[in-house]
Amino acid sequence: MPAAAAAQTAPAPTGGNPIIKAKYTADPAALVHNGTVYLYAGHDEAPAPEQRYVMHEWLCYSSTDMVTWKEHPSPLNVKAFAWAKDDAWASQVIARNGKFYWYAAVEHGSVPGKALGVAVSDSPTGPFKDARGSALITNAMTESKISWDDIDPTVFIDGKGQAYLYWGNTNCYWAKLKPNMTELDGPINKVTNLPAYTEAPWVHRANGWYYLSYATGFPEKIAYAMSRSIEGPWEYKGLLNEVAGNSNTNHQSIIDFKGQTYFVYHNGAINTDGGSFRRSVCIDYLYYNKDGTMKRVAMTSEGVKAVK
Ligand code: FUB
Repeated sequence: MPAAAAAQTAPAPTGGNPIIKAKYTADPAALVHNGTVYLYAGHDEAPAPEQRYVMHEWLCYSSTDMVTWKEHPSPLNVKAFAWAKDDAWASQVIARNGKFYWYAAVEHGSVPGKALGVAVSDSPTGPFKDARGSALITNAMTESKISWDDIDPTVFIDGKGQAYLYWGNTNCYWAKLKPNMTELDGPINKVTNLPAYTEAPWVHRANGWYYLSYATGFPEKIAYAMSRSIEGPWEYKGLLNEVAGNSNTNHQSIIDFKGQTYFVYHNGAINTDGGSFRRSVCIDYLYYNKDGTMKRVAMTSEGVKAVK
């Protein structure tokens, strides 16, 4: 067979970055539960060449090997929050007491600006319903009066069962959550010493350290800080990831699965219409140094290998 014909008939390669090629996916938040990775992502729906976010629903994929991803029916639409107007922006799902809590940024319908809602389900793949019937955080509750500072929630439960919510654009806010996961348990605080903090906080724990990674500057890179306590003080440690190809934003989640640490992020690399408003989720490895600091992520086209 001539080489050109062979190339035409060769099966499409599986794996590689971006990991989802059939839809544009953004703001990945990964959850490991019972031997499966659940990937929750925003859905970039803006038709080319529109240069704005069009996002009405969130998407869910699952995998047991980090390479083969099964798409589930969309488990959450912005319409599930009756008080919200639109904009299914960044989110994170966390498990507690047999339930799954989904923290999501949306545009509020009556309080000007972005807000955080929380939805709940008995299953990681939903369907999810509004857990409160009102926003957990509104723009009126935080000190910055820019309309988009209350976005990008990340949630973490420490070893004593205390849940923490971190979020924010321009300001990195945090607050404790009550055990019911749907109410604040104390004041809203700020982390004030993160250089060039833009948005997209993600909290994780490893090696006896807490890590607070976040998007810095614009176009965004990912930087991080470390602390021995989830309430800080946080010590800035530098950059973790460079600008992700063809995307002004960079939004990460970090998980351990079957003995490896993974850095899950988005870029704008799908030809021909990708870019900052048609983004795609990618996965690469993350490695630690002996002192607990993290090595700079190497973003690759090949992505990660399948694990058993
Ligand atoms: O997807 C909309 C916004 O873009 C997110 O909230 C930010 O983190 C950035 O990725």
